Amino acid sequence: MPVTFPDGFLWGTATAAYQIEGAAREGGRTPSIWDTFSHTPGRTENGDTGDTACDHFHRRAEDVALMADLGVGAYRFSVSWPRVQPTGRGPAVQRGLDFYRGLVDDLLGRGIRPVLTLYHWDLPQELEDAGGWPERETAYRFAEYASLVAGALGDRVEMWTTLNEPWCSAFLGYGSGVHAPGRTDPVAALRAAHHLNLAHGLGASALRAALPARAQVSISLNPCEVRARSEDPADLDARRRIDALSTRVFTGPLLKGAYPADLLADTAGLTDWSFVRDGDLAAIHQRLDWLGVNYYSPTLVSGAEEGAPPADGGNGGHGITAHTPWPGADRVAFHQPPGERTEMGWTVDPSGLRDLLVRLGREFPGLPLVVTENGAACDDKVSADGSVHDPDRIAYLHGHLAAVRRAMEDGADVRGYLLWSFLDNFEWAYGYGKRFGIVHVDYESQARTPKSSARWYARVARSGELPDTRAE
Ligand code: IFM
Repeated sequence: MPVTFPDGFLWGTATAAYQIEGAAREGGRTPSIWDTFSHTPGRTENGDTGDTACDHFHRRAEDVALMADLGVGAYRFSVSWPRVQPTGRGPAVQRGLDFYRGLVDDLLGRGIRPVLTLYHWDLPQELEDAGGWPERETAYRFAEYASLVAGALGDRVEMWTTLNEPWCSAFLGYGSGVHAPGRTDPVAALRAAHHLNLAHGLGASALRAALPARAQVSISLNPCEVRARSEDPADLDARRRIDALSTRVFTGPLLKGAYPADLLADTAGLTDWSFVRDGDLAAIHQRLDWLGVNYYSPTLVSGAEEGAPPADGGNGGHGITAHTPWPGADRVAFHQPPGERTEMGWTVDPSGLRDLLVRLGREFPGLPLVVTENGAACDDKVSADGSVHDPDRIAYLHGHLAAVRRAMEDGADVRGYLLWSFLDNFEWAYGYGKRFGIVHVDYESQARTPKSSARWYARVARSGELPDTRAE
């Protein structure tokens, strides 16, 4: 029996500005933390940078036409803060706004719904120089930037997301240092998490003030589906700690108006959280129209002796360094969950997506969910005839879409699925070696070639039906 999705289910693809746009020094754009980081020797594979990326800045019309050919109804993209407000302060640069206005017009003209993310990790370098996310001022800067973009695009864009994966910005950017700006300070990571929450709250208020009533405001999190290696109390406690540090550190203040007591206790040796000021939690606890959920793979943990070497495998798929992205979780070991893996080394486990959606649905009844990212990096090869066949990606998508449908049957109110990614692109510290796209990009010629997964996904999206077989 084919699996069918309800009418009105939102089908789309996703990208982010720094990963695809290129044109890093055009139109008044100044460096973001990712420009600085990627240009620092040793920070990215092969020293890859986003200077040119997929050259989407110059190929926007061609890319939207390709999307339209696929017939997928929505496109999630992010606005580059340093392209729109180069120093992170003051008036917007019209040329920057014009690019996004043109993109949105192209999308609407082709019947594709824009889903706009304000911040996908490219903080203007000047704001990092002033202290970055560990400093409160950055949250106020973000709210101002949100107002500028809302003023320019609010008449055309209905679906707004404040932040993408603030966990990565805080804990990979300031904790383990594998992401920009590459700092390794556990207290800075916790401060950053709070100021990202505050930025979301102030940004959401700024959006509501500037946008028409029909606008939808959301945030995209990457909550960990954490599993304990056994029912042993130490393993269950490890799961609780990582759940607090990955998920509840955001869902607590955003959706319940408080940080979880166990998180505050676990991190008490590092900070008293006095950077949370009176009124912050009320500012953060804003009505959301839906919650964006990004999922790739589950995380498997066990208890460990204090001072034991960090993780052996897995680590939530976030790379292993001498510095942990998990402040206050020294007694946790990470393991590679069993099963097949993608090119990122991430275990393929669709049941994790089902479980995560069902859990969020139960914990926050009445809050619609949208899967704002899900997809796989595969070892794609261009065949002699120029085509790209990616059966592993199709199998991954098939399994995860079936899991979304199962979660809906089990009560989760999932409204859409935005596949990561439309194009192969700059995979952050991994550079261009990891390909997540359903459209292949030849980085020499910038030629785009839809892979077999693009045709497969287009059929699923158009029919709202998941076929029995995974046939290309
Ligand atoms: O490429 C990233 C994206 O920018 C954020 N979420 C995870 C993707 C795959 O790693």
